[in-house]
Amino acid sequence: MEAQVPEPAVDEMLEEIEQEAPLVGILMGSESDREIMSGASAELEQRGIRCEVNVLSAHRDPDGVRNYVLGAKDRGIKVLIAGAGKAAALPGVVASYTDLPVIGVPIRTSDLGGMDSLLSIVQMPSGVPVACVAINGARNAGILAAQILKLCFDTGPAKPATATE
Ligand code: AIR
Repeated sequence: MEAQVPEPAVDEMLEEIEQEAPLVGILMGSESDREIMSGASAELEQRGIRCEVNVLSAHRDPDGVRNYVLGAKDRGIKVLIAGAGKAAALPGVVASYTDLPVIGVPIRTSDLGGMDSLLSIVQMPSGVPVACVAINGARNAGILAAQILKLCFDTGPAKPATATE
């Protein structure tokens, strides 16, 4: 005979899952972007907004990027932040797989000072938008994500923030 789970227990379980699910997905093209991109997670954590952080390269692991983005919405992610340097395809590729808002962070580079990253991210074709912040502007990406989330919820999430990987 199938075990019956009392309804309140199910409700509690669902509530728990919902409360722990991250709302913002932060991606970056390389481990070398992590320090700069921590500006975004720090800003979100300070505001009590749950986020998750993953390193996924549009060029080195395109399938990984695709799989992550296609599953993001169903897992409760509301906004995506993607940082990359050089031929910074990541934010644009992310935006091509989802209708969630995507914020791109151009990472400063040693050869071209980040102009390469900036132009790669900001010059998206019509119909596939990416909101682009300044070179190394990860903090602003976090603030912008928080502002977008504020439109989704009457009040900010009550639970203290956690960044998960
Ligand atoms: N990158 C990684 N895959 C595609 C691109 N454009 C970017 C990373 C990083 C830069 O290349 O986002 O900013 C250098 O990466 P690495 O791993 O060589 O340090």
